[in-house]
Amino acid sequence: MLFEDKRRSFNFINTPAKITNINAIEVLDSRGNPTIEVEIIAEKDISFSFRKKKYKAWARVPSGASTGDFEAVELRDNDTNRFNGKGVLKAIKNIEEEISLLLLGKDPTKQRVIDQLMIRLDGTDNKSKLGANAILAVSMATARLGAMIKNQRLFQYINTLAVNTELEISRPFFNVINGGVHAGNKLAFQEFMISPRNGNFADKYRAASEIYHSLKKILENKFGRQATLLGDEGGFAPNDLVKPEEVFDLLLEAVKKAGYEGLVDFAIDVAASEFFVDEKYNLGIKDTEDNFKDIDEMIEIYLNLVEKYPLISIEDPFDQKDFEAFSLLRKKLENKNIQVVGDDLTVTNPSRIRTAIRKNSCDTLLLKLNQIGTVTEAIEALFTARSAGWNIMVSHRSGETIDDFIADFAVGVGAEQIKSGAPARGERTSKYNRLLAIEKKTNISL
Ligand code: 2PG
Ligand code: MG
Repeated sequence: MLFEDKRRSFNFINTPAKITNINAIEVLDSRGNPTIEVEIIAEKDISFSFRKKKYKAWARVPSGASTGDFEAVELRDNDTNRFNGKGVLKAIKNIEEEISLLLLGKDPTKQRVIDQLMIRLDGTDNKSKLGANAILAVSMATARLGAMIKNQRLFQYINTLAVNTELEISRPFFNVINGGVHAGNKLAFQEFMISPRNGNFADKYRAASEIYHSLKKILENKFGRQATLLGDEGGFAPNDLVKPEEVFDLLLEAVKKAGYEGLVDFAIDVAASEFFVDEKYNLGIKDTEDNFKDIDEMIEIYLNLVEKYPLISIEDPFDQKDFEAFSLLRKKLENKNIQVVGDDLTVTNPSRIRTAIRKNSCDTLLLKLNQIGTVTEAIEALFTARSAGWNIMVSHRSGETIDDFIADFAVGVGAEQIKSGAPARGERTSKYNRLLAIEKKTNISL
């Protein structure tokens, strides 16, 4: 008996790490709205000693503005006396009480188990009880802890969770002109992105920065300094542009001026649900006059843009419920090598992705961790999309923090593409800068 007791405390065997503390605080995101920061501490017995090793990891969750109706629920306090109702104290309480109680003593290297336990504790389809923001913060911090304990870099660890798919430095799409609900200008389309084609990640990042700065000069010369004010994702938000063609013409000019003519592709996130009014698309929603279009007219607009510009990617071209309109566009784009990306349509949710596969609505998944709420389910969503041969574009949210988790996530799951806003502003560049570091530290390249 005595001998056995001794053996247990004098750790010959590699005992698993155990979560000892979970703390959360209400911090602010890039839009100045509350969000959650979580810190998790774990301890592990050190072999052949009586000492314990401590591990500490954190995570902060982002928050969207053009949020899809089918996303997992971001729990807010709705107490109008604090942060206009946007406080997250309830979610924090859920972390520090129910979730803590559930996870204390558990092994943080068992990501799937931890995520499943939280999903079960929540018990709802959309994580509305505990809050997807609460659950995701813990899930991400758990993954960081797991990586530390296994002595791996986060992208390598994520790679093991994604069953060792091939690592890839994702191709970046930089949002340089902001519209929609991300900017106080007249543009109905939400994002106008550039994606340099040549070189490794560092070359693409540099090209994007140089084009961003040449675009700034062009905007200033044409419309004055007011036109260089920024939107939520760090792109310019000039009030002088209304039509997508006007934006693309300026982008072509900026690309040329920066010396990258013919070497850059364009992408858009239409975020069409945001201007879908009375069953029509109101392109004038932020302008002085309405400008309603039906599905056929919208398709016409997209086809013209594809014809005239190096536009290779169209995200959320129609309302989030309209799988059929997406399919119609896909048919019209057949053989053109233009990707149709599902975001609000698919919300990183395996069941909606399956519907989109069945209806042939998209060929690319926009993957946002907080749309589904755990690292494990985000990877499941990715596998579902991959089963139909889709591309994966990992994405930030318009409300961000400096947390660069998605950079490691994108590389670890082998996502072909990533979007993280402009090549400017700290909460956007933190992800791109991390990709630079991963590229430099490893032999992986684009
Ligand atoms: C999108 C995202 C990110 P938001 O629609 O793709 O760019 O915006 O986070 O506001 O939903
Ligand atoms: Mg989108």
